[in-house]
Amino acid sequence: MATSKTRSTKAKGAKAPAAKGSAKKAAKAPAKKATRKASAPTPRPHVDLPKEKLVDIYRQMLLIRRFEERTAQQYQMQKIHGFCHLYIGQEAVAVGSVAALEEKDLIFTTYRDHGHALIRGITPREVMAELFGKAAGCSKGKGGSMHLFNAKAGMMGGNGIVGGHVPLATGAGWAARYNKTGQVIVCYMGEAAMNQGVFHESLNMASLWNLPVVYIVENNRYGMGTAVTRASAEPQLYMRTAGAYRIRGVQCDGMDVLDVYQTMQQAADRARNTGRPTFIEAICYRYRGHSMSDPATTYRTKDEVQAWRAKDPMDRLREQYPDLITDALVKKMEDEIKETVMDAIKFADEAPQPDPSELYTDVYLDYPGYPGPTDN
Ligand SMILES: Cc1ncc(C[n+]2csc(CCOP(=O)(O)OP(=O)(O)O)c2C)c(N)n1
Repeated sequence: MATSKTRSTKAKGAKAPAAKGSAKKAAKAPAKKATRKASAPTPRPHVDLPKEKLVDIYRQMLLIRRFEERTAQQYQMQKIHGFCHLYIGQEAVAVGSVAALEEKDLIFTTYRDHGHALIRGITPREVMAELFGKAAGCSKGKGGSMHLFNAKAGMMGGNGIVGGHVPLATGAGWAARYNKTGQVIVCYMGEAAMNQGVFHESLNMASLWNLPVVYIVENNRYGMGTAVTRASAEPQLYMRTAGAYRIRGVQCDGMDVLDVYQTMQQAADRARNTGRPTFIEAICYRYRGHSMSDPATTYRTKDEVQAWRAKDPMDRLREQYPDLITDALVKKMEDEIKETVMDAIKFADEAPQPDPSELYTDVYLDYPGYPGPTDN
C-alpha cells in the first residue's frame, strides 16, 4: 500500500510480512525520479481474518461474478432495459471494502452498483427484480440498474450522474458527525468523477469539517473509452488530495481483496477515531465494456485485458488459501450460487410491473411540516 505521505513498494500477499531491511535498501537506492519505488515501504500488517470470513469474502465475489454474467444474458434477452453497467473484474473492491465496515455504516456509489448492492444486503431477488423494472425491486422498479437503493441496508444508492453522489455522501458524513452516530460513510466513484467540480468542493469541506468519509475511487483505467492518462494531469490519483485538501491519499491493489480490506479497515478506523476523511485509489480493471452497449474493442487491446484477467481477484485468493478455498468447496458454492441467481431471475420474471398509481410516490420526501408537491 502506498500513501501520499510514505510512498511504498507494493506489498505482496496477505500473509507476506514486510521484508526486514528493505526500508534501508530503498533509502540507499539511487534517486532516479519520484516514482513509488524510490521511497521506503510501508510495513503491511498481517491480515488476520477468521476462516469463515475469508470463505465468505470468496463467496461474495463469486456471487457478484455469476450474478453479473446472468445479468448480461438477461439483458441480451431484452428482459432488462435502459443502461446496464457490469462490475465484472472489480469485485475485490466492493467486497474487500465492505468487509471492513460495520452494519451502521453507509455506502454511496455510482451506476456500476450491482456488486455493492448485493454485498450490502439487498437480496439477489430484489436486485434482479429492480433490473427487470418490477415492483418487487429494491427501488420499486423505478430506479433500474443505475439506482439500486435500500436505506435500511445502508446502501444509499447507485447514481447515474458522474460525481453527483459525492456531495450526498459528504452530507451524510456531516450528519454522522453532527449526530455523533459513529458511522463511517463510504463514497465509491469512478476515476472520471475526480475531474468534476463537486468532487473538489466536497473534499474541501470534508477536510475542513473533519467528516468521517472514506472516498474510494475505483480506478479501472477508463472513463467510457478515455484512458485515465488522457483525462487526469496526475494519473497517480492518490497523489491529488493531500496537497490540495490535506486529505491522506492511499493507493491499494484493487485486484487483491485483502489489500482492499486492510486499506479500508485503516481508513475506517481513522474516520471513527479522529473524524478525518481518507481518499483511497483502488487500482482495478473492468473486464467488460463500459456498459452493455460497448464492445470495448476500440480503445484497448486483447492483450491488455488478458494481462488483467491474469490477476483475477478470485484466483488470487484461492492461490493464497489453497487449503481453505478448495476445489470441492468452490464447486459447492458454484452450485448454490447458480441456484440463487436462477431463483432471482424466476422471481423477477414472475413479479408484477409497478402500478401506474405509484408513479409519483417516493419522488419527494414526505416531511412533517414541509409542503409536499400536492400542497402547492
Ligand atoms: C455529469 C455526467 N457527465 C457525463 C456522463 C456520461 N458518462 C456516463 S459514465 C461516464 C464515464 C465515467 O467513468 P468513471 O467515472 O471512470 O467510471 P467507470 O465507468 O469507469 O466505473 C460518462 C462520461 C454522466 N453520466 N454524468
